Amino acid sequence: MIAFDNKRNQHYGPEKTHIKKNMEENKENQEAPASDEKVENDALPEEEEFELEDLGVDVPDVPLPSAEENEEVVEDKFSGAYRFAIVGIGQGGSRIAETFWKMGYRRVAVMNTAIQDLRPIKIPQENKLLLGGGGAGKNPAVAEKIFEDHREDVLDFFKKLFKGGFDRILICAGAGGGTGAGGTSVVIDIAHDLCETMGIEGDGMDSKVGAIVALPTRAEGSRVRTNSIEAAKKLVNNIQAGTLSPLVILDNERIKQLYSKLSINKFWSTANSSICSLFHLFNRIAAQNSEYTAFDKADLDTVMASGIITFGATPVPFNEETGIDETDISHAIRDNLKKNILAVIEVSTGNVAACVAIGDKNTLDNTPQESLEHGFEQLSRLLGEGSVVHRGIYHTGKPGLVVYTIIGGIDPPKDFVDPQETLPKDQENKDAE
Ligand SMILES: Nc1nc2c(ncn2[C@@H]2O[C@H](COP(=O)(O)OP(=O)(O)OP(=O)(O)O)[C@@H](O)[C@H]2O)c(=O)[nH]1
Ligand SMILES: [Mg+2]
Repeated sequence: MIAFDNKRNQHYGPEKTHIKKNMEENKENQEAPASDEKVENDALPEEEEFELEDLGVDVPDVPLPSAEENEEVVEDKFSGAYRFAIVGIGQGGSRIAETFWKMGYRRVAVMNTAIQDLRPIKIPQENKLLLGGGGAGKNPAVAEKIFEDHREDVLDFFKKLFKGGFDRILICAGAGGGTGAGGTSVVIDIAHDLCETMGIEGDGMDSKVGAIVALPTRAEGSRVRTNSIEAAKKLVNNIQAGTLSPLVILDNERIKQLYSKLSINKFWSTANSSICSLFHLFNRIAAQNSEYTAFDKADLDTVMASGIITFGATPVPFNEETGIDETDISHAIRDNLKKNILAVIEVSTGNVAACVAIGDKNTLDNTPQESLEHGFEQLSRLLGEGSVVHRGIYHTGKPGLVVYTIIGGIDPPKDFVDPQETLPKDQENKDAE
């Protein structure tokens, strides 16, 4: 039964039943709370409730004002499988987040401890948050303290920018700096608080907080190297505790080698768009139908929840005479895993993969299904017993065929795993001798 509030009844109840429901009336009703005072002064019994039936009149279906009703909801500029909230920390992290913004993501928040690093990020001012102000000078401990001291500000900032909700949150940072390295673990924690409040995390639910972190180049020196190893270890601990997934580890040294001819100003933007566009591609594909084989959101879910993931993309050369055969596709898949900008990780330790072939209609129609199957199977063999390879085949207007992969559930690089605290018994004995 519906309880009816007699104060509201004054505004929306019987005396308005004769008024035509039109735009004007809706407007008037939404403005109604402004006259609450007048109602309170009326000699009506306080807190008295009527049953709807007791009124004996038809109550029109009037939109009632509520706190949420006027809130703007943030929407991306495309439709994807997930509504990602993107958070950039420090300069590198902010640039990665800015790249997502350029692709149409709109739940984007960037933070820094230095104002001069926030300025060049081309996203609206309200999506930027300055904490502290003096920078962290490549000292993660300084940044960590600043973020700890501003937990509530960060949480409010997220609530404001991610209005209307999100499905997953992705934290981007350079692991070698001060702000990115020091701020990330605090922000992961804050992100979990937010996810729990929103009901997208909790008992028995997967972590919805993931990260993209960049490892430094060799030329950046040992301080930065140490920062990055410490930061990566913390992230690996998070993965092992089930509080972070997915984790993408970019290796800037590999980027430097693969794109050695790029000018300095193109370097970061190329590196960043290469990783962000792969993320974006899978997010979009998982929301689209295919007349061949569809890769869906449930498939992407298993990859996103698998811990450390890596991406790859390789074009398959089309031969006018022979078309595309199975070796071309297997070769592309193998190449995929070699020529990427992600940290050197043992891909064969992965336990789940997504492999999506996207080609123009003509190429797809001239590629035997067997050849594609062979490629998918090869990936499955590479990952070993019990692995799952989700497949997808899509057509596009762009000529040619490109194979895209994500491998998930990969073991962390050894450098990022803390050695066992206690040595095995016989090792201890040997050391004592
Ligand atoms: N992939 C990628 N890595 C970047 C980018 N910018 C910086 N980095 C890396 O990120 C690491 C940290 O650098 P910054 O992001 O400038 O540092 P910060 O987090 O702002 O930290 P402080 O300036 O010390 O407070 C560096 O070691 C770089 O290798 C970028 O645009 N893309
Ligand atoms: Mg900085």
